[in-house]
Amino acid sequence: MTRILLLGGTTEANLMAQAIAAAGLSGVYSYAGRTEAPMGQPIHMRVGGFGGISKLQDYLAAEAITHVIDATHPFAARMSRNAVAACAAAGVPLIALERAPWQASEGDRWTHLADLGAAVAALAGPPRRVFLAIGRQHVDAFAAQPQHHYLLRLVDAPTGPLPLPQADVVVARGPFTVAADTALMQDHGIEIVVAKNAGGKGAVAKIAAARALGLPVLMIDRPIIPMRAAARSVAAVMAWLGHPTTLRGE
Ligand code: 3Y8
Ligand code: NAP
Repeated sequence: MTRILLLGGTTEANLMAQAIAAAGLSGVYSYAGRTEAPMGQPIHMRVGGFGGISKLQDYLAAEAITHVIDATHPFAARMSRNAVAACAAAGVPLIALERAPWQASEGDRWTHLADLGAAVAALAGPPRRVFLAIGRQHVDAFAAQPQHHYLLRLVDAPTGPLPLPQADVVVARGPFTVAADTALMQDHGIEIVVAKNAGGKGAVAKIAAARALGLPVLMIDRPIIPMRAAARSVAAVMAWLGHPTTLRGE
């Protein structure tokens, strides 16, 4: 009896959940609990951390999980590393549903940065108007460059004072559109964009908008994830599960 743990929190995970439900398979969609009101899913949901590798391993046994699909965001590195370790220890098959990194194209003015710290350091210099579109978890790091005027986009409204002396906040949950992101960046006189190389469609609008506006982008490259089986489509994961589908548009 197939019983799937789907580590979610992304657009791709939502599509994966729909395919699991459509195939009548038993599955659990797992959120970390980072946002106040995560989207509902067509399969059973659980919200919150597992409590580390060993607790994840206990969960796999307790819930009789037969397959794990890691469809988390490419920057959710700790979750992915924990899944590799727990599945190896528990002997439960694991596959990652990954999305290709964005590649710079004609007209892009990207500077690649190895990690968040390098992006902060790259902002040294005279004050500018910065679109900080990397979410809430790492905003504190940018307090090291207080001279800029920041535009922050967050999923939920901030609960306390921001660590940045000059910041405007937009509360919005993606996926976003190029037209809206272009207008947002023009309205705020944005001069430079800080982004994670998330890949996928949900966050790419700001990258296309920056290209259209001729703005530079500080592109933070992805963290290294240990080797694991990986697929680039929902159909490939369904085949891996032994349930090939004829999902349109895959
Ligand atoms: C809780 C689930 C869908 C899935 C939507 C995708 C697309 C829109 C773009 C910008 C960039 C950012 C951020 C972003 C995007 C999708 C997808 C994606 C980027 C939700 C969600 C959860 C989260 C967590 C949240 C992080 C934050 C990152 C905002 C739901 C909406 C910046 C990543 O406030 C916080 O603590 C937010 C934390 C992790 C990164 C960070 O470090 O702050 N995502 N995002 C998941 C959980 O609890 O397990 O609430 O419904 C999911 C999505 N966010 O179609 O519904 O698939 O990537 N999410 C980044 O890419 O840089 C926004 O603003 O341009
Ligand atoms: P992370 O740093 O890799 O994970 C930190 C801890 O959060 C994990 O060790 C685990 O806690 C818990 N966790 C993370 N994802 C989980 C999930 N799907 N289900 C249950 N527990 C989870 O993760 P993150 O970068 O904060 O991302 C958290 C969530 O937001 C993920 O679902 C991810 O897909 C989504 N997301 C993240 C980003 C991003 O930019 N990071 C962007 C879009 C969506 P325990 O150790 O206690 O098990």
